Amino acid sequence: MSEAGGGRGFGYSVPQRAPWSLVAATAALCLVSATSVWTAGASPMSREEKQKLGNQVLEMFDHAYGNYMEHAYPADELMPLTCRGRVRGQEPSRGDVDDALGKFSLTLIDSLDTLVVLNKTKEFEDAVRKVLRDVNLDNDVVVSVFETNIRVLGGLLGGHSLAIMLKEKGEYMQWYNDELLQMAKQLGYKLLPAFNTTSGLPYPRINLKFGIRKPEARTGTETDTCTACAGTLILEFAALSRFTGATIFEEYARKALDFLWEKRQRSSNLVGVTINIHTGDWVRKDSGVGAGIDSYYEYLLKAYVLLGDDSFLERFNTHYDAIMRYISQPPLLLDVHIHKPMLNARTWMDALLAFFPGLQVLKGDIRPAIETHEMLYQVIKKHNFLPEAFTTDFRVHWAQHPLRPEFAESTYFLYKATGDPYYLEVGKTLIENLNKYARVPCGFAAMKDVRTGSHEDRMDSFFLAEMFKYLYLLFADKEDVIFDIEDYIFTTEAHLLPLWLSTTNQRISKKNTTSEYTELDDSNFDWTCPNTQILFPNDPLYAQSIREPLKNVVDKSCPRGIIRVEESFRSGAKPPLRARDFMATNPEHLEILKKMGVSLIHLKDGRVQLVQHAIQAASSIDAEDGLRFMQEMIELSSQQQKEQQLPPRAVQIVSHPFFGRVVLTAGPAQFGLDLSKHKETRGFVASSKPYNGCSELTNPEAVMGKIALIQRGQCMFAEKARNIQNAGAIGGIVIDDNEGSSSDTAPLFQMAGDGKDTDDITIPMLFLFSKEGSIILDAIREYEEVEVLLSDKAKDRDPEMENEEQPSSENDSQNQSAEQIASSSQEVDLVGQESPEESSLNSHPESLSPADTDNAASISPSEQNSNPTENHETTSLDGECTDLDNQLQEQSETEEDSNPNVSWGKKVQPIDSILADWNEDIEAFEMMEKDEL
Ligand code: DMJ
Repeated sequence: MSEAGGGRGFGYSVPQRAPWSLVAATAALCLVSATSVWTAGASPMSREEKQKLGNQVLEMFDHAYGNYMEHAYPADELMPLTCRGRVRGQEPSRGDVDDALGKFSLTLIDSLDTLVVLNKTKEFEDAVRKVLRDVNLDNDVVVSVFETNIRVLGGLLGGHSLAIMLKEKGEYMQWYNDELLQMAKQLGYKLLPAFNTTSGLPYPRINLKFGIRKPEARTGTETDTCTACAGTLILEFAALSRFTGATIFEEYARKALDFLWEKRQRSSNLVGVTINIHTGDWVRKDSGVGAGIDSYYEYLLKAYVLLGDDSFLERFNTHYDAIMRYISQPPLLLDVHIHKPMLNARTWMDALLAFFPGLQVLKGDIRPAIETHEMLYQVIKKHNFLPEAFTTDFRVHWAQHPLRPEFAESTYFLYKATGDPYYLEVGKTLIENLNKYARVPCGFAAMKDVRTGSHEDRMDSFFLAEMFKYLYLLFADKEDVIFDIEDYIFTTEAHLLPLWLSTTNQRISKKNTTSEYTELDDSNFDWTCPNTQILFPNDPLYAQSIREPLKNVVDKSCPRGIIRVEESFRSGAKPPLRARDFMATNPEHLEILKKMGVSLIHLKDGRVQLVQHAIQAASSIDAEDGLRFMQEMIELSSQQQKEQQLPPRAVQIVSHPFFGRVVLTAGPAQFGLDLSKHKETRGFVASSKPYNGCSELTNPEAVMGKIALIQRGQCMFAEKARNIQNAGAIGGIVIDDNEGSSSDTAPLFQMAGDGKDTDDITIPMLFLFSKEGSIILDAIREYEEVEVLLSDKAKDRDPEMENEEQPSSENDSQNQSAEQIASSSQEVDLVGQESPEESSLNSHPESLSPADTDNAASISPSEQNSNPTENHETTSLDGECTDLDNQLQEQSETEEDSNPNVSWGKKVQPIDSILADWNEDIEAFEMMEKDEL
């Protein structure tokens, strides 16, 4: 397999149009050919240390899997904070993300082949028996076709693949008679009705019991699906066909892929994020390699590897060429518009794209893989985890992190390709961070907010399916795995399918597929893998030399996407007006706006409102420019609003048996001690009497020197704060009185003052939704003495916390003046000054629900240049970039010094901007979750 071939200066090659069995095996070899070739650079890791880390991964898996089996099974997932199973319908709905849960013991099925990879054969045997005994695939539940395919069908097939491998070895699974495969086939037939569309693209959801058509199905009215949702079926469906001989599955998956290929935007060769399953029209015309599209590309390349069908490689190469031309701006990967691929569609990246460097390794394009991976690692080093979305200048855009495995996946593949021990060190950091920040007594909890370190009651099944496989394999030597991993291909959920399927039941190949790809001129495509055996030994510092210039990319960042657009217009044509450059006082800009069909309305209060009517634009191109301008303006506006908002805070339970491991997301208050800038208050908690804290406390002796718990409702937050402060409390936690409310399902808000001067309140106040609050109340019931830390960011939970003396930082609260508290956020006002009366409505003085008011449909730029960071960006064009974060920080500090009398009450956001912000967050969340997060 490693003989030298003739391809473009690389050592060995995949022969042109080679018999596909050979292709499959050879292409898989692209991943692994360089293991252990590294000879210099980062210090090598000893075998002992690798083993130690491998054992640590095993222990962590036991902690996650053991707690799931003990406290959640047969539920789909573990809720690690409340230590129970998540049963759909019994918990508040989280929207689309719940569509992965089909009451089929999801985590158990998703974990099957991980057990074998981690050498837990006995446990695998037990787990398979449990699946066969307990799992019902005929539930009256509407599930996502995509998630069910990759996690459940893939899980059953991965389990079957390794069950037959073990059986053949002769020791374990001797009783096994293809039962998992039979279940997989049953599930495959249940998914088929989803493909009953004229396009052949599947409906996004299906009822496991009633399919789509029947009225009881409660689904089938959807018109759109994401590209990844329709294009990530071929591996599982083809494997099912080839294992069983039932060709229909592979045929359906191929048909869906053929349709997507047909619909690609012909001039850019890119695909959009969502598509109409009936008409084939692109619904969302933005295009990237992350959420909504990611695994479509992955499956084209891997389908070629598994099935040996050249057409898949041709398609992949066509798309890859477009991705590298338009989306890749090393080290960034930025979404663009499919029709105008030189225009960036957004200024942020999502965490799902972290799989892409791994795919680039499989493709054999190592350099950009190293670059993007390094950029992502810098982001991780800054926030401990990859936030769900982050801006081009590496600020957090969406702060959640549900323990996604994509970065670990790319780290593993880069290590396989380069043999560079640097990637082992990266893996070590991932392990440390997981143990330090995500590990809770009952499993591993997703991060609700990487900035505060707070948790969410969620441990997704992909954490067990993928994370532990990639981390274990990263440190494993060949003999640490009981089978040859190189005989298998990883699905997008890291399930293992044997490469020998390429030679089994091949009769479906190309049947029913279009022949259009034969028209493609593919003479420029690589049919070869770069020979890493040659690449790396010749220059063992190769990977390091690529990483080195990126070492400070996060700290010294310049926004880049915008620069490129302008470069593209330097050739002569006038660049379209960018939202960040817009000045409402510039007549030329107003003229451009008019051409784009955008009208500008001056509101009485000094704000300006923009509204676009595409029909009033001078041409369709102007209308499109106008649309993009409006999108940019909305994004810019919400980004600015975000900067004005107080970030969420953390309540960390530090006493026995939590020792800081459980961190709850808390809403801040616009009065009292500002917990930002590393101030914190630590103390035991006590319930106030009356519990609502609306009058003088009758139990001052109980709350004196403690953090008082108060129930939300019946009076203003500030009044509660004053009552507990007068009773001697050092802090307060307001707990929501709406039973079942949770930061998992409701947007956090800031507690507003009462419209009066709140300078007299000097203790810190935080807000917890009912579910998070009940974790503290339950703890009091069980352990009586419960100590918490109120802060802006959770403190490291190291074992020392168990012995730590109580710090005296709460003294800060007594000395903190209102002047010092004020104004840590940027005054980046898009809307002019407001009166305090207005302000008090803008957050929650008490119990104003975000759903109470409609969202404003228009946006409100200031009269001045709309971009507060314009100077920064202009400078960046000249190459003199300074750190935006530092700049903002500095500005903020200066403002604080020079303007000590500004009170929070006057700096509150207007309700429409808060709602816009919430809506943006919710939209981003829904979009990302929908797009198969
Ligand atoms: C997994 O279910 C799969 O990797 C999928 O392709 C993307 N999202 C999750 C993990 O983040």
